[in-house]
Amino acid sequence: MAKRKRLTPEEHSIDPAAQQMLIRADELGIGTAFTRADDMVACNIGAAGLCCKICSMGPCRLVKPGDTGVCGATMDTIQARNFIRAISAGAAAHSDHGRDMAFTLKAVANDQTEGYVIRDVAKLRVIAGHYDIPIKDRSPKEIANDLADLYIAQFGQQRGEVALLKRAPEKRQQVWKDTGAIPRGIDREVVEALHRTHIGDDQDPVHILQHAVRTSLADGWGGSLIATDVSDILFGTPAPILGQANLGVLKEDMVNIVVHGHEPTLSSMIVAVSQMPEIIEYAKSKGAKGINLSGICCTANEILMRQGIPAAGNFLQQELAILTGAVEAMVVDVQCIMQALVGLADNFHTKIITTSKKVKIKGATHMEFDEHKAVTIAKDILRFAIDNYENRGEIQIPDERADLVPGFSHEYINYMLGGSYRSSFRPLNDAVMSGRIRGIAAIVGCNNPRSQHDYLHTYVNKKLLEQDVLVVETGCGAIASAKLGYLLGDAGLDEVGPGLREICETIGIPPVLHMGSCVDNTRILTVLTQIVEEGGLGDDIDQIPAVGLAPEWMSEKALSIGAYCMASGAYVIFGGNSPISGWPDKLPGSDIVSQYISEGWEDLYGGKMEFIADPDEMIRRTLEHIDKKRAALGLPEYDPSKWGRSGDSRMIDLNELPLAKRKAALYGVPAK
Ligand code: SF4
Ligand code: MSK
Repeated sequence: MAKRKRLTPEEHSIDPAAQQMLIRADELGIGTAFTRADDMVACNIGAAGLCCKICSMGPCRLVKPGDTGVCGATMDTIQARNFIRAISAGAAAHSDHGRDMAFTLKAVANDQTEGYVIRDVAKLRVIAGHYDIPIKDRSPKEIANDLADLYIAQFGQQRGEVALLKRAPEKRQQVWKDTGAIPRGIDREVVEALHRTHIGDDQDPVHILQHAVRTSLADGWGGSLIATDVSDILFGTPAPILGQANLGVLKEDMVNIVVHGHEPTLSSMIVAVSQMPEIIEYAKSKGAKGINLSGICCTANEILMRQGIPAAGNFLQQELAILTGAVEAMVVDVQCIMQALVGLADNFHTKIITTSKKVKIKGATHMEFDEHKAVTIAKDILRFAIDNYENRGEIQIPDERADLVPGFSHEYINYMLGGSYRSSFRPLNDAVMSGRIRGIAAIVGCNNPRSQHDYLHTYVNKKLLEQDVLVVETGCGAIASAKLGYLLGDAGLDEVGPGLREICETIGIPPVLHMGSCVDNTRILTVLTQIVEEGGLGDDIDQIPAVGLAPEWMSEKALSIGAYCMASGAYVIFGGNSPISGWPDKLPGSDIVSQYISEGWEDLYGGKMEFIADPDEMIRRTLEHIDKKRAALGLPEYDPSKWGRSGDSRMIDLNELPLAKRKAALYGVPAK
């Protein structure tokens, strides 16, 4: 097996907590994803999208210009097929999450669950209103039952249009109609993507990629949006709350239970049950001071932004949490769970508990979750973890944790900009129009051991903030920023541009807004829609000076997210490796797929997708795109020298003046 040079812990991650655990792993002779990535040099044929294994005449590897597969498939066809298959898998994962949430809503509405209630009746009513579900004189459960039926029907619908698309700006809906991109039903588009890419079906790369757009829209304006809506209705719409992030949230003298995965259904119940006196007493009876719950990946985001439960880390920290030796149980549901966890946990006392009907890992303890008996199962899981406390060996918890304020749902952003009686996006639009905010960047996505852990996220973030770009984040990228302190009030304001700083100080927000888990990228779509509806920044999403970036992406879900954001009008930049890069010495005109998802899609949708490995180039293109959109709207050119003399910074300077001069500066009273 080809190996690359072993990197040092500092080269593997910029996070001191991660570095400490990587040193421990080395000392104990235990491998992690970081060292496995060193040992497993990626196949350059597959990495470039030049390998096809769709049928058993192959696998076919296209190694030079002019090569085709046994069936005659060209590079472009193979790349397009691989690309749509990845998008479909990502769309399936997020949408299936949405389906489970819709079934849970149905069960709650019919009193068939244990422990769940409808927490956000106001949001239930707003969402029901989008689909003309009657609200007047009806109980929340009656409304929820109708909404659940409508949402469940979106998955199996065969004809017509996925109902949630009508929540996009009108002009955008027309773009989708004109390009034939409207998904008919969520499952139908995913199935059709698989059918089209079976041996001997769709061979035209552009035609294949057109369906990729439709499939991704079934995710972003379908399954994922259902997941976000129902999660908020059942578990509460997030609002700012104080939390902490990094491995230092694990506690030496408590039973540490880490929940990992994506769905909030079980994790929310574990949060509730962990606070029950009988469970706390049980932990104490085993010698612990109590129960300490924390999260990894997007489950972390779900319970961090709703209940303030700390995040132990992002994707590449799942193994590192176990390496502390202090985790009694890691409870996982779906997505982004490394199979290596079980073998790693064998070196410690940690129990890996799988809970989803869809996910089992050989060697893990399976305690299947069922929302009809949620409280009972959550108690069983917690007791099982508590019983494991006495088996702990030597522990080492890095003393690294940062405070943060997550929970910026679009509902809260709307409220924070204007209060209860005049909530509105007006101040945000005005700030972009004046140039105090140059533009908006959504920095989302995963970690990837092929690049230095957290580095690209934080580097891109930092550079854009300096340029007065307001950043919103989701997923593992949000946890990276949290660890760096960008998500806490004015903690990061010294590093942001003068105009953005004024806005953050005036509204009282961090320069980076945590908007949730990776399924919650739909919140960003909703924010962009509300910006359009507010007026002044064009009449469709593609006119807003905004860019989406996934600097450290690794999952197929990220590609689906990128595609639906593109189809919604956004310029989306991925870092790292391009899965469609093709041969290094491409023939002229043989780069159809890369060109089509950039220029071709931009012609149709106003958005585009590009893979850019160099972070400085990512930043340059982001700013160039933002400035191009500003110019197209007739907005003033970005000029940071105009800002920085109001808000808190001005008050601080003024406070240092003698009273007479302060009055003169503030009220125009002549100084004596
Ligand atoms: Fe090879 Fe064609 Fe089969 Fe793909 S579909 S494995 S290119 S023969
Ligand atoms: S968990 S998809 S690594 S963001 Fe959503 Fe993180 Fe990416 Fe998984």
